[in-house]
Amino acid sequence: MLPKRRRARIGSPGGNAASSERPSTRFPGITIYLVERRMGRSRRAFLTRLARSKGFRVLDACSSEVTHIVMEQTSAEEAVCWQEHRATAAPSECTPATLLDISWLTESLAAGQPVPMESRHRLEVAEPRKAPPSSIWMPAYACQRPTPLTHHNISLSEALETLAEAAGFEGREGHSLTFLRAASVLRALPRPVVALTQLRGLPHFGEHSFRVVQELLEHGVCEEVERVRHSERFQTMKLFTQIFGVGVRTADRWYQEGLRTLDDLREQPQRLTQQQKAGVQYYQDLSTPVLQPDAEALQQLVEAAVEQVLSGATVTLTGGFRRGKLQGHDVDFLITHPEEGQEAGLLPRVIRCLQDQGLVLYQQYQHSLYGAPGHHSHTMDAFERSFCIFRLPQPPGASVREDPSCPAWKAVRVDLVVAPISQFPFALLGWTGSKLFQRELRRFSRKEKGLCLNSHGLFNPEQNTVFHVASEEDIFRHLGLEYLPPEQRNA
Ligand code: DCP
Ligand code: MG
Repeated sequence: MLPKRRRARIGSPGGNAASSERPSTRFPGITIYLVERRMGRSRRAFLTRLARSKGFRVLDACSSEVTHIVMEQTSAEEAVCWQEHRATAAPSECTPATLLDISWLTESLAAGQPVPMESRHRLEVAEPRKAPPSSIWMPAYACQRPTPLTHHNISLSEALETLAEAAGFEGREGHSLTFLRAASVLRALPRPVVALTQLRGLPHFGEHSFRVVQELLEHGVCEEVERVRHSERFQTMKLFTQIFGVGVRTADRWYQEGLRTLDDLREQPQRLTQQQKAGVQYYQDLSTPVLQPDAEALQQLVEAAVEQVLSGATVTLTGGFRRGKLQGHDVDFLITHPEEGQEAGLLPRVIRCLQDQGLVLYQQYQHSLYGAPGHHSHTMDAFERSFCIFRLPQPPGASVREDPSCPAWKAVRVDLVVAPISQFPFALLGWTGSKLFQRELRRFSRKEKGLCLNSHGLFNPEQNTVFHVASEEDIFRHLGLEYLPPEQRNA
């Protein structure tokens, strides 16, 4: 227990800094600052109270008076980055204080007085670093840089992607894109961001994204992101937009009308399209990630049906699985035939073949709209396609259903798309994604090269000419870009 008089004076860290300004110290010349990052807010508050009760001077804010900066679970490299950041962000508050591991403080608290600072306590880098970890040059367009599937900044990129999703739910497309671009830059970085100096000079890092990363680095959480994630609006919009056939506008209308749950939707089936009814019916399966073995099994089933209908036609796995993802929300296939024109009208027969085997729970066919008047292929391509839900047999015991007497199967979303061979490389590039990668590639083509790229072709609108290509590599070459294989397109 602290003496009553002193207890009344102790403020919480991050609270009223004036509370710690009193020189109530038994150890002149030592002024401590505890860094909250990694230590956590409550542990920092506890250690602050304890240290002050033993007569140490501990400041709530880091100022030029601080002589000892204490960190927990922080490497010397990270500690130095932190100090460099402070020197940049607030030079007047900067202090030549010693960076110390928490062990110095705990030993001092146990001893009731400051213990000598030994090298094992000090957070120092042996050699001065040649360059701060800020000097990474990153090109502005995602299609100009490799973005692997696994990266070093997952919690930071996820936070920004949450804000992007939330902005999308409010129809703020520009804001959404801004966050997505910043998140994508983080995905492409070759190492973890531990100091804000590392963001210096990076493209697409506006004030808002910068602030989010700063909060995450300093506190481990971002208040805005947490508020969004837990909001009823975000959770409901996420639930509704995850339903097959439901976009942001429909989800928003339902939300405005007071609907909140799947049961609310089930009670009003007249509101739902056939596609949405199927989406609600199979919601549980469809919201469970499709795994790679499922994708492979589906490829075999689709290949067999395609071969039966048209010999020589090929089936290519695209979408996230082609980029190396181990799971996804659906499985995307691109079908073509080496002889131009042979592919026309193929899809209805393939679907009939799959239906005859009892493999199709739902399908919505759309014939090719390519060249159709009024079709603007800015967002959606015009290929012949089918949006399906497959009934995928599962190995015994792997069923997601609880009833063991039920035949083991799982509902899986599958997109089947047919492209003529002359457009196949463009379709493959477009359908391999990621969505942001494709968006950036098209923006790059337009802004930097004056060319128009979509899933059907590459056009020069000024000269009214088209480019003929045989592969994805050819497309990158025409655009003057270094080729990036699918697994490096996870922007
Ligand atoms: N695509 C497209 N036109 C559409 C739908 C998708 O060009 N109407 C492209 C962009 C996507 C790719 O096809 O990157 C696959 O779409 P998905 O929505 O299936 O995205 P992913 O496969 O990348 O993600 P997931 O793993 O969630 O399926
Ligand atoms: Mg997909």
